[in-house]
Amino acid sequence: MRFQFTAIFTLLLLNTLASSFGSNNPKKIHHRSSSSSYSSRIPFVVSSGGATNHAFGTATTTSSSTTTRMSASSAAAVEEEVTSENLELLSERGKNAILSLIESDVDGIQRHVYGDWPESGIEDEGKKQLAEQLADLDSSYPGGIATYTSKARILLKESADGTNPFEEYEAVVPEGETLSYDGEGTMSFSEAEQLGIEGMSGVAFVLVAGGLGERLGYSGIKLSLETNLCTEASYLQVYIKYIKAMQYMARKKTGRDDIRIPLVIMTSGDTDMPTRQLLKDNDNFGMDEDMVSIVMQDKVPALKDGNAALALDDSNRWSIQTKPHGHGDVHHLLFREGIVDKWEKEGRTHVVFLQDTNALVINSVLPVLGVSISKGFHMNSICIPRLAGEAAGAIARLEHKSDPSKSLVINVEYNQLDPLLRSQGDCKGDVADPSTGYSPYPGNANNIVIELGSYAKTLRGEDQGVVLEFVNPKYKDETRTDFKKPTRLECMMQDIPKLFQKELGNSVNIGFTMFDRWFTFSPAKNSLESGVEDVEKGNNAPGTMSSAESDKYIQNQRKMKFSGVDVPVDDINDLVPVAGIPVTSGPRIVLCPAFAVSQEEILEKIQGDDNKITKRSSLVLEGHHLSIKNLDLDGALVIRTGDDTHVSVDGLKVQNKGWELKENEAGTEYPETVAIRGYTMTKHETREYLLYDPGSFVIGEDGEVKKIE
Ligand code: UGB
Repeated sequence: MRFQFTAIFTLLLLNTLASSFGSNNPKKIHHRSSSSSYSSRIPFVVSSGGATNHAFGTATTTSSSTTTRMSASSAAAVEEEVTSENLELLSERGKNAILSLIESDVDGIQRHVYGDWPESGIEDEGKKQLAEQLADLDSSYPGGIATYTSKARILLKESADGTNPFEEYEAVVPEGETLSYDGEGTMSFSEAEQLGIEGMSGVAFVLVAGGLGERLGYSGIKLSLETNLCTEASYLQVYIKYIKAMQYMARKKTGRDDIRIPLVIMTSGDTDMPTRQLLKDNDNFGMDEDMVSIVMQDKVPALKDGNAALALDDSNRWSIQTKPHGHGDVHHLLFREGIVDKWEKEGRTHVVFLQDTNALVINSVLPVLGVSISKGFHMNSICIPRLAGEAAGAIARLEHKSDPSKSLVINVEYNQLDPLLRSQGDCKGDVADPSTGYSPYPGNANNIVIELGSYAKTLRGEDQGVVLEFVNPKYKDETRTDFKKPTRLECMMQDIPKLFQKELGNSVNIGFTMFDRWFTFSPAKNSLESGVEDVEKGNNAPGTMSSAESDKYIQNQRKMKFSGVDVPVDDINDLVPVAGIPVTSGPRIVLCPAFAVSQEEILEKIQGDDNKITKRSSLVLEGHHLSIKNLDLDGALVIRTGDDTHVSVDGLKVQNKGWELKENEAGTEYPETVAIRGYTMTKHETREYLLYDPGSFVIGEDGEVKKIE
C-alpha cells in the first residue's frame, strides 16, 4: 500500500508553522490561550562559537523548518525506511514527526531512530510512543528537531575544533558598583536599601528551579531541602517568607495595603510535580494562590555524537533521551506565557531572578534594587569576589577588537574563562590577583535584577527572549570525537545582555553590584564528597549543604555584631571540620524574614547595649513586632510571634543545654538529606516562646510572658 506523501507533508508544514516553544503543555498553571504566539518565523542564533562553544559572537538567522514539499526521491526514501503499514499505526502528528525527521536527515545520521523498525504488529506501542515523543520535541523547540540538530552540528564541530568563541573580543575587568554592609562602597548601603524598599512595590520575583541536584547528590527537588537544622525551613519556604516580608515592608513604607508581590517558579519535567506538591502541602507557605505561579521548561533531545545524532535510551529503543536546556529558557517562557505583558500592565518596574539554593542572596535584593533604580540599570547582576577557578561565572567587559559598539558587560561562564584568559594578556588564565587573593573578575552569583520596560521591549524583539545556546560535551579522549555521555544544547539566563544590546543598541545599561561573600553567596551545589575533596585542595568555599548552612549562621553572627551584640563572629580560621567540611561551631543564629530583612530593621529591633550570645548558643527569632533588649543567651532560644503580636524581650536570661551537631557515623546508612549534610542536630534543651495572640507583651529577666495592654 502506497502512502500519500504530499498530503501528509503539507500537514507537516502546517504543524511546523504552528509550532510553539513548549506549548501544549497540560501541566502549566498559566497558559496563554493563543497558540500563535510563537511561530516558526522566530529566528535562532547560530554561532561562530568555540572553546565550550558558546554562541557569543555572530548571529545568523536560520530556520531549518522545511519550506519545500517532499520530493519524489524523498518519498521513495521514506518508503524504504518505514513501511506504510508502520506509518499507519501512528497518529497524524506522530506520522508527521517521523516523516519530518526522515526528510531532514539527508545524511542518514538519525537512521537509528526511524530505520529498521520491525514489521507492523511487533512492538507497535513502542513505535507510537517514539513518534509521539518526536512530535512533542518538534513542537517544543522553535523550528523543531531539524533546527535543533542543525544548530547543534555547527556548535559541536566548533567544540571539536576548539574554536575560540571570543576571538573578536578581549576580556577586561569591568567597573561596577560595590556595597558593603558596614557602609563602604560606591554607594551607601542604607541609602541603596531604602531606595530598594521604595521600589519593592514594583517588583516581581522569578525563581529558576528546573535543575536537578545531581552535583549535590540529591534526588529530590533542591527547593525542598532544609536550609538549616535550627528551623528546618526549606529553600522555597525561605524565599517565599522573604518575599512576603519585603511586601510587608513595602506596604509599611508606602501606607499602601494593596501592594502584592508575585513569584513565578520555573520548573522542568524533573522538578515540576514535586514543586507543586511542596507548595500544596504547605498552603504556598502563606502566599496568596494567585501570587505564585509555575512555568515549566521543556527538555531537549540528548545528542550522542558530534553529528548531533539523537541519543536513544539505553534500555528503550523507542525513547529518545532528553536533558534540560538550561536556565536561559526562563526569558522566552515569561514572554510566551504573557507574564511580562501582565506585569507591565500592572505597572511593575523590575524583575528579580533568584536561583534555587542560595539563601544568603535574598539579603542583597533590596540594596541591589536600590542601585538599579539609582543608576538606571537595565540589568544588574549580584556579584561577589570570585575565587580563581571557582565554578561561578565571571562578569567581564568584553571589548570588541574592531567595533566598540559590540562591546558589553556580560557573564563569562566558569568553563570558558580560563581558555579566554589564556589567550590574551599575560596568558595566565583564571588565576587570583596576588594582592587580593581573588580573581580580578567579579563572581556571578547569578541573581539578576532586570528593569521591566527594557526587558519587555527586548523580549518583543526578533528573538523573543531565546538566548544564545552553547554545547559543552565531555569528550572521552584528546581526539574530541566521542562523548563520555550524551550532550545537548544549553542556554543560560545571564546571557540576556546580548539580546538587550541587539534591541536597545548603544543605550543599553548593564551593570553589576559587588557585595561581600559572607553577605550574599553560599549556594548548596556540591555533594559532601566533592566538597571534602575541594577542602583538601585548599578551597574554602566547598558549596555543600553544610557550608551553606554554616554561612547562614555566620551571616547572622555578623549582623548581630553590627547591631551591637556581644557575639563571637567566626572567620575562616575559626571553623571546625564536621564530616570534613569546615563549619561554624556557633552561635547558630537564624533571623527569620519576618524578624528583619533590612539593616534598618535589625538596628531597630536589637536594642540596649548589653546583649550577649555565647558561642555554644542557638537562636531563632521571628516576628514583625518582636524586639530584643539586653538578652543574655547561653543555650537555645526560639521566639516566634504572630503578625499582631507585639513582644519586647527585656533583660531575658536563658541558660540551658542547647543544641549540638552530631556527625554522621562512618559506615552507617543515612537518608539522602542527612547524608549530603554530614550531620544531624540534637536539640537537648530549648527555651521556646510561640506567641500568636494579638496584644502587647513583655518577656523580662524571669522569662515570664506578661501582657502589657
Ligand atoms: N536551572 C533551571 O532552572 N533549569 C535548568 O535547565 C538548569 C538549571 P546550577 P551552574 O551561582 O555559582 C550558575 O546548575 O551551572 C536552575 C551560573 O551559570 O546550579 O552551577 C537551577 O535549578 C554561573 O554563572 O548553576 O551555574 C538553579 O536554580 C554561576 O553563577 C539555577 O538554574 C553559578 O550558577 C542554576 O543552576 C553559581
